[in-house]
Amino acid sequence: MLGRAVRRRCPRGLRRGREALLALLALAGLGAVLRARSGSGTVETRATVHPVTPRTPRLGRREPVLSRPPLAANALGAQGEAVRLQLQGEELRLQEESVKLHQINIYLSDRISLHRRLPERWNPLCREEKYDYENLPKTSVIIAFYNEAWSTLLRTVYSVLETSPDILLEEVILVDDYSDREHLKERLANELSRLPKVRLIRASKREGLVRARLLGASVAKGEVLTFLDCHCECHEGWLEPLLRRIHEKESAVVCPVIDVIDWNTFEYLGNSGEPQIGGFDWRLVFTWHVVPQRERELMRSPIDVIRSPTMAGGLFAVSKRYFEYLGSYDTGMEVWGGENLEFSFRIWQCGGTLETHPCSHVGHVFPKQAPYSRSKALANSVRAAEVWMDEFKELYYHRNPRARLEPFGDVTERKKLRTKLQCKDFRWFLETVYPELHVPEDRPGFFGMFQNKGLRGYCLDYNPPNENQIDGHQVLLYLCHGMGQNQFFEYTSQKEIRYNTRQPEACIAVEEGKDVLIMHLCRDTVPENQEFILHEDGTLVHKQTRKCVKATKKELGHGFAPLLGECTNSDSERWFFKEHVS
Ligand code: LR7
Ligand code: MN
Repeated sequence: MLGRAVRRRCPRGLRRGREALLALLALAGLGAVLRARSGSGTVETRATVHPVTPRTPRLGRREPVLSRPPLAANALGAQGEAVRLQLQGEELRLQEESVKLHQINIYLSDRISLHRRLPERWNPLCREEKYDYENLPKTSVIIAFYNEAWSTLLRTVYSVLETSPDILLEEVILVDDYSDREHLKERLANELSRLPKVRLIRASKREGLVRARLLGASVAKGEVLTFLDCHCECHEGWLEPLLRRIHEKESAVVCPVIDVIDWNTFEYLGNSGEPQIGGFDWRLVFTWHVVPQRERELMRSPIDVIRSPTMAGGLFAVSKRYFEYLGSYDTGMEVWGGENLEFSFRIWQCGGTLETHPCSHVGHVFPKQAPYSRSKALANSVRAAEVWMDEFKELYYHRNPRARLEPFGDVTERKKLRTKLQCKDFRWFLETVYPELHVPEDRPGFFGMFQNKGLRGYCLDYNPPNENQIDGHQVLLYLCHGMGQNQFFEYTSQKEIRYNTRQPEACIAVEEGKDVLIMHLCRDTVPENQEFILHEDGTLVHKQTRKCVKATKKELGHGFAPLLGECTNSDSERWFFKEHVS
């Protein structure tokens, strides 16, 4: 028997309501024992059945393609709450094995209903929205997959069918990107053939997500294309806002809010607060941002669309006609990565808008780590940079010198497309769409590795232990590696030493009374303790304290660090920038 511990997040009132409902059902003699439907490895669940969320017809809502089968209230993760199985021995081994293979706890996913409900995680105002269903465009939902686990894939499909109004859903197109797992062959085809509106097409070689999606788009009949990843769950009402916005403005590409589904507990972690928008850093890594004030002022209500410089990539809706007009995707991109920024730049520069709709929520399982090789991402990003970033691509190459050497194929056709559509330049994009992004100056001789003269071969190095919190840690010295990233610094005309490969950017600071160099977040007006004077002979002086930055052996432990000290005119106080060589 499975031992299980389910942490339920159930408000008291609701629990009492549920108990009352249970009692009622029992009284009416409706108690039943059933076999819960589930993924591979069906689990027997004995419980009294009652709908977790009673289906009360709501005005203005439309029936979904499929209605959700009843679900035992004590079914695992039945409402999107976290589940932690208490396992031992063989069962524990199987769970670990599933995590190794998929980087997602598929052992648990297989035991959670494919028809589970999700907690309400949208702004309550969204519930009041009314839609003119007859006049909204229909959509084809396109889901490309490569070696996905059975239960996460099927839960995605059921979730679409069980949340999308029948009248709005043309079809669901699954594109198998040449998977080699047994369960995705006959068995999947059989399973899907029983579902309404679902089609399965298969690539005859590994295409990568870009061409796999395009394969789906090429057979789509809907007026709107809606792309999803193959491990998603849709929140109630997710589709209508996307379609309405595109109906209103054909050149709007609209993303849902992406809620997190925990890879280990399958908890649905969304919130009804203000969603975040997309950006990027100068390594061309996608980043999340809070909505800037200038944008908030343009919103007519908290549930108005929010314009976003970039998208995460997997989840969005676009008019099929407009997608084709824009040049769909760059088919020279392989496997994974880069296409999201490329498409984002293209949308904005060529006259469209990229938006997030706060009322559309879709959950996505973020795996523990990448389950397959993503080495093509570099070449894909270079293609994006080469076609869309004009001279600003140099800022990227400075920070990722390996990118400059990466073979990226031929982009002539994409450049032609840019000319044909008379797209705006990247400067316009930066100034108009993403003014929050600091544009580095990268003055010759003032960026790259910051090397010490006395301690030969050592460079400033900053390696924050946590990607999500960039500030607060000490800057150290390590052997120069020439690969940019943690050893990339820029000395600006504002006299800051910026660590500007990531977002938010950090600047070297000295806290009062201390001699270590610590990263603080950069500010628009440079605080005094973040100002450094780099003299012509390489001496680096902290302006506020007038002390020199010196390469010093660390007192505790091994290694070296830059420390403030009295100036002694020694080589260990001299620093010079070197552009990275790869
Ligand atoms: O070779 C492949 N063939 C495929 O069909 C590789 C992938 N795929 C499929 C895959 O099965 C999945 O359905 O393509 C989809 C995306 O791949 P994931 O889920 O491995 O990617 P991801 O979720 O880690 O990555 C995000 O960035 C990618 C950049 O190329 C894509 O744009 C993904 O769609 C995108 N996912 C999201 O935006 C969901 C939210 C993540 C965030 C932030
Ligand atoms: Mn994904």
